Amino acid sequence: MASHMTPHTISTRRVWKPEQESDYYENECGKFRICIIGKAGVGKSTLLSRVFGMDEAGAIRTGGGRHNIYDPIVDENRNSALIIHDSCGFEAGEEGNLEAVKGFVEYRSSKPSLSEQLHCIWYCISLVDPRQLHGAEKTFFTFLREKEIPLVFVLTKYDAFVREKVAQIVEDGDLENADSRDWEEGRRQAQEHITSLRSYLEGSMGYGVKVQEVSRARKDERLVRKLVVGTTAIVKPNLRIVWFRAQGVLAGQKRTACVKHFPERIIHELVVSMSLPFNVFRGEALRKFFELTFHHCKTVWNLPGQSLLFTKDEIQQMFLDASQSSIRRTSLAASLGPLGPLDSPRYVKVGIQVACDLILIFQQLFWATPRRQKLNRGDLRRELDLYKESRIRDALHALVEGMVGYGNSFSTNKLIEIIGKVVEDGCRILHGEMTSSRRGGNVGSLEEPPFAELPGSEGFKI
Ligand SMILES: Nc1nc2c(ncn2[C@@H]2O[C@H](COP(=O)(O)OP(=O)(O)OP(=O)(O)O)[C@@H](O)[C@H]2O)c(=O)[nH]1
Ligand SMILES: [Mg+2]
Repeated sequence: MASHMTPHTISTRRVWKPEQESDYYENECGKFRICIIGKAGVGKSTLLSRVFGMDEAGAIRTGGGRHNIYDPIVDENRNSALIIHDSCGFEAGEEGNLEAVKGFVEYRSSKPSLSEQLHCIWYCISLVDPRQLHGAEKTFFTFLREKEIPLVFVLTKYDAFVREKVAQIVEDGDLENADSRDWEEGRRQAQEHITSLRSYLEGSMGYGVKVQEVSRARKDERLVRKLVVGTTAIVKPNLRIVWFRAQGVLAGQKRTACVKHFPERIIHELVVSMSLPFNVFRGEALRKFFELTFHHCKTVWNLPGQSLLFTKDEIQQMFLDASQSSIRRTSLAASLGPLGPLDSPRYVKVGIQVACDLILIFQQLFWATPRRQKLNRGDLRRELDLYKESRIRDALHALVEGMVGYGNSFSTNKLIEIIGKVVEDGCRILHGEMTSSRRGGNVGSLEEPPFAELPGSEGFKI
């Protein structure tokens, strides 16, 4: 047995390297670089605003505002984890234009660093465009296949397409005359068309391509979600965390990422400083733990408008209040004071409660801030108050109480596992409360598509 203990296995034991860890989700590839291609008016900008919150007005194009695929579009205020390259509309048959896009893809592929390469391409095809895919496009697909860049064919305007089908079914083409059976038939015909288009595109591209229809209609939100899930499935694994940050549609991805990528170092430091007997700096260590966790959540949730709003210490104080007026209740002074009566698991518990609170508060803010809108001070205050008043916090803290004890309060991995469990339970309670108290407004759905599609990563299921 011992002979199997090669030096190699020993050296793979985890060592904390703070620089590396923060690199992992921030620096190595701070932004997800997506390229969106499609003819004029297919709905590229509409989709980008829907998924990432980017709009044309606020975004900055480097390169002097030319409408050019080479100019990266960045909007730090809306989405600090994203760079867009927009092919901008070209007309069908304008083969020169696709050649230019090809040149651009080629140029990006030759970049040495991952952060400069294209991480994904969304090729948009309008379902209501009567024109067939033309020869230049097909040649272009062949070119893309060889580049091995994750590629999704996005079939846009699904809603309009269904309407078109229904209009063909009913008398006079008047949608007013359509009954529910006609709509069902329209959707069936639309699906039939999509299925054949899908098998054509998948067939000509080979494996590893996704095809997803989308629409701008609110009721078709699930299609946009599926687009995000589909994209997740083909994005390179080491870019997933950046993708989770960039997308503004699935709370579940962010929540999972928040737990899975919770920097172990932060928990480790918490445990160490709490376990030193008579550590006079426990209060300070808890404070630092809060700040680092806040930073982690901010990075992962990447809320629109947060970079403008979360600049002052006072804002962090508001979050701390929302989480830990209970520290005050159990006498903040005593528990955080130099010679407080609490034993070390007790301190660790407070830390874990803070972490769970923060993750769920960020989720609530995410739900309350649809991508096209920026978080403002008033919203923030309202949401934090709602959180404070809800039963959720107490329920959450009780869960942590029950799970953290002498047996596990020194194990970083166990503590992260506990955060994961508490957050998932808490999430359900929170969602239930919010839907009942607000009649459904501003509350995200818990029914997000599961991550079943992710190759070999059971741990990613929501
Ligand atoms: N019915 C319907 N209309 C859509 C949908 N998506 C976009 N549109 C409309 O199509 C028009 C063009 O949308 P854009 O998002 O500006 O298209 P684009 O691809 O960015 O166009 P260019 O920037 O000119 O290349 C707008 O009037 C949109 O409202 C959709 O899913 N369904
Ligand atoms: Mg556009």
